[in-house]
Amino acid sequence: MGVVIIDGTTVKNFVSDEAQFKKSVDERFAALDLNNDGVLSRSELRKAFELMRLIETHFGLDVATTPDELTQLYDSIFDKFDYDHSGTVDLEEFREEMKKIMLAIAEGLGSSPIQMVLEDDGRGFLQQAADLEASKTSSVSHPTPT
Ligand SMILES: [Ca+2]
Repeated sequence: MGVVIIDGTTVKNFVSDEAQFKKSVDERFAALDLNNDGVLSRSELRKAFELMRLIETHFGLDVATTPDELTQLYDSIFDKFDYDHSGTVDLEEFREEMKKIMLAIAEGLGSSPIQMVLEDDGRGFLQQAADLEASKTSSVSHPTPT
């Protein structure tokens, strides 16, 4: 586990690199589609958000929330994703909404960088954003971790 510093620009660059972003989103979608039916169910999407920890960043939940409140929250998120109210989220809907969420996060961050603790698996979305930036500036210099 480590720590990276990201700001709105980092996240925005990640989203605007369309090929890379799509690849990340598609990979994520495939990993979340547990029964491989090509769409995400309510429980699959909920799992996604629990894994990505985007709830905390996007919705500002940093305090303990009751299970009831969480279920309500996840339901409202699902309805946002499920644009055509088909009861499932398809890849297109997932891509669209992830993009919106990431841009909203970028907006929220603005130019004030935040410190982010990296997950062990290294697959977090914001982490990928940070990695992308690191790879682009890698010819310059890497700050030495203290
Ligand atoms: Ca599914």
